[in-house]
Amino acid sequence: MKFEQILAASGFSDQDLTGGSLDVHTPIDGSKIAALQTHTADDVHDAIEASKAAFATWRKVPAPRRGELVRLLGEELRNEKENLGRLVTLECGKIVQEGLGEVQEMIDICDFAVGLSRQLYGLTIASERPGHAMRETWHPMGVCGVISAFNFPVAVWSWNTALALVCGNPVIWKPSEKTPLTALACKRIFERAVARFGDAPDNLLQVLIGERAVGETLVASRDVAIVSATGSTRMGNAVGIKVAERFGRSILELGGNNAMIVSDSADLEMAVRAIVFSAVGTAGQRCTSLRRLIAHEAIYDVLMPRLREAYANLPVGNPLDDGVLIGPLIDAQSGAAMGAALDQAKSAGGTVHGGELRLTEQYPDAVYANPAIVEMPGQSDIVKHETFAPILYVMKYKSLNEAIHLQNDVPQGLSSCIFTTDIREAEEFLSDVGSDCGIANVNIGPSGAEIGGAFGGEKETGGGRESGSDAWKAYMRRQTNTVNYSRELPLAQGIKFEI
Ligand code: UN1
Repeated sequence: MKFEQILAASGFSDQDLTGGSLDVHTPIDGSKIAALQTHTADDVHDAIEASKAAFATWRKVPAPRRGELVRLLGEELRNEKENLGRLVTLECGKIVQEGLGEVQEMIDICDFAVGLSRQLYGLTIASERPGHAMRETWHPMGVCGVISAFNFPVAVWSWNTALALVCGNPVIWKPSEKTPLTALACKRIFERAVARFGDAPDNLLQVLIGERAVGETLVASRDVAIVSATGSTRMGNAVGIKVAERFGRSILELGGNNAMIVSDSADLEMAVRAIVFSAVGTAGQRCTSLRRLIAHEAIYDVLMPRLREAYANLPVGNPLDDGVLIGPLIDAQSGAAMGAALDQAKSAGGTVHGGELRLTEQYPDAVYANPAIVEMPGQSDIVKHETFAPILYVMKYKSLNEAIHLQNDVPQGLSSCIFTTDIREAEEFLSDVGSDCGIANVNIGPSGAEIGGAFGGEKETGGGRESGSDAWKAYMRRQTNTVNYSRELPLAQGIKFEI
């Protein structure tokens, strides 16, 4: 399918794609596919004002009715799954299967949020005073800013938006400057849902296109109650501090450096399949990508040849083509970071297998690379650093304690897993003294989480939780209510205060 057809299928005309100052390139061949108009700081302020007005109305709409809008959004996404999935592939380079999977995540979170719209439950609490009732209630927060990354250009927005909307909050979305087209396509899909809904306020969703300054203005505004930001630890650090300065609420989903422990009792066949999917899928550009393999010394020499054999035949190429499993890296900078990381790993005593650039003649302006496996003598600095590329560092361990220590001894804390058939090992890995990550799995790789669980992690990953479970609570204001239905006025803690 031609690039123009993919763009047209998502409703983009030539006029939409020309005349602006933000050049958008597809990582598939590096060609320019759009030059978009960008927003200024003034536009950001206007958007915030418009969003506040939307909030004033939307928070009064009963939550189950708000859920109806999200239900319609889910329906529209079902209709657009193919088109949007391909646009994701065009703009961020993941293979079509993964583009479609990403849209499926959007549909799933919409379904989840629709159910949630009737389950924004609070607690009733026993009061210590006679004739008093205590309860906890949940209320809309206000404008929700969403800053998203290129690698999941639409799913992460939908996790935030589906929840924010049922919780009564309007959204202002600043997508990655590398993937603005998918955001504009989502806006169009959202508007179709709004039109069918009938009486939603204007500006429930606004998309701001631009570079860093746009995000900075959004983050600095006291009128943006929640800032949900996904991306690098460096970005999250800047955002987190700015939002904290004004006592706003942030939800941060930042870097990961996800490991798999493969024990001597593991089903190696399954482990190899899981390793390959999670280390090379999305060309190693998921927050949850597998980056560190911690293999028991007893199976190391069996596992490594199998893994290298699986790596030897991985089809790298145009992500739109059938059969390709590994698409391009997002841009030249990413390619350079991959090269630099491999050099650093070599200097630290690593043995690199793979990692060569590919298809340089066919696609001179794009970056395709063979995924790399790097056998490391230990967990050196580069292994502790997240490089957003398909590099898998492999280390050996002797005891489970040592393996868990290695797993936890990095600054990031997003996802982790163990392959074992020993229930003791599995439970220890999941226990208080096991993995310190937000996600810990047994006999499943670290990537590809379902939306039903809370998604996010600790330490430099930022501590935020998005998506399922009770992540919705981050989008609402908690209120404790005490109601006195008696004719007395007893004070808490039995204090006497007679006047
Ligand atoms: C991300 O990389 O930012 O668990 C999100 C996964 C996907 C989401 C990844 N469901 O790999």
